[in-house]
Amino acid sequence: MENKYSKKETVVVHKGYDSSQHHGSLSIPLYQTSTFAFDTAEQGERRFAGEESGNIYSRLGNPTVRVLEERIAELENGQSALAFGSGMAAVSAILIHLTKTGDHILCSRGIYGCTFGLLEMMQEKYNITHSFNAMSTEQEMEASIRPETVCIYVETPINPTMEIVDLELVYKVAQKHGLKIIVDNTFSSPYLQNPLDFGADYVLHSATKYINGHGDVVAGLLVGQDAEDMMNLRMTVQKDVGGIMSPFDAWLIIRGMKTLHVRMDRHSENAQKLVTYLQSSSLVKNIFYPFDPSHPQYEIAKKQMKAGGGLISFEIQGGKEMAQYFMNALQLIKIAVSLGDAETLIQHPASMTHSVIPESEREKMGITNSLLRLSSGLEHPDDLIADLKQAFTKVETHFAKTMYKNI
Ligand code: LCS
Repeated sequence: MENKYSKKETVVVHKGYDSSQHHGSLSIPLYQTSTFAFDTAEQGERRFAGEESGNIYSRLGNPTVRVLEERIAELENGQSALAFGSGMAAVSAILIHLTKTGDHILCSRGIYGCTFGLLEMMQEKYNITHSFNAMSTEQEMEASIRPETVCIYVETPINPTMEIVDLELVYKVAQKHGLKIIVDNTFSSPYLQNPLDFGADYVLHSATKYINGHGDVVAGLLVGQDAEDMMNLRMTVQKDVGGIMSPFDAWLIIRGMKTLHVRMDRHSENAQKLVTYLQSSSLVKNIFYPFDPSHPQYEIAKKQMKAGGGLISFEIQGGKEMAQYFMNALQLIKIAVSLGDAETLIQHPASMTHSVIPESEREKMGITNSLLRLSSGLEHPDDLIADLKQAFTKVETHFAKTMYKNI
């Protein structure tokens, strides 16, 4: 018997697992197996025919992976979930599921670099087109909708600009035109935002990030509103394209996810403190953090998110050269892509995560050469601020010398 509970904090610890069925093992067993033995040939036939439930082969489902799928479905208030070998495998699976040649996808103005790459590939190879839209008003969205538009693909907050998309507005427009909505919820995690509650049809995550939280797995999760549709996805795109999650990765994520709520609260607190510090630096031009009142979509962020999360982006004076000098001057904060780990990470999107996007497109998305993205970790904020401070001092000294030399 599963315990009764209603809160996310309890779901991440208990959902989908009954230790009494597993010799009392508190830790969820790792079913590290590719296949499952049938009792008889007839049983195998019945399972393949869908007449009897049960395990067949780990590409079609695995008991360890299933616990994670049940937990994420409940956390996102969805009906059913699928686990993938990477966030990009989840993104590609849902886009393959929803589109065919000639269709059009309407996208938020900014998206992760590899999602951009995938959309470009789909356009070139399969004539599945896409367009970007700021999605700030109904009229603006309507202007990009075509007869062949089938879905709206949104990141919010957007990687790396931290722009917010109004999920209520997206739902209003999607309803009118019968479009499916997909929301990439990686930056918020299911603890801070639940797009299905705002009418989205699918929500996906790079579980590599906050959900796992420990920087040791690459994985993706997709949650849907309709269990039958998700079963269809499992038995077609997921089974036949095959980008599944390994049982061991699911096991690590289950372990990491138990502290999701504790970590997200601390990531958000640390980020707020770093934002306050960055606001005091004369070398910082613009700071983008959803829960800072200076954020252009602060009110929308407050409406759909529980806290601002751990990510901050900011523009540094002096462009790419200064940005790189600053990153190299940091001692505690690591220069690395990815996000949502215990370690605070910094990266330069224009030359790293979003470098595949042509510069003209990047500019339209707000990804300038001065922009840095900081993923606040779980260290003590005083140590992080001290590191930022010493790096800014080095930048000031270096650039003062350079200016002197040029006179
Ligand atoms: N969606 C978002 C919003 C992401 O940030 C990423 C990865 C993905 C999907 C893809 O997930 P993956 O396949 O890597 O699990 N974002 C990265 C980033 O900003 N830095 O490194 C990876």
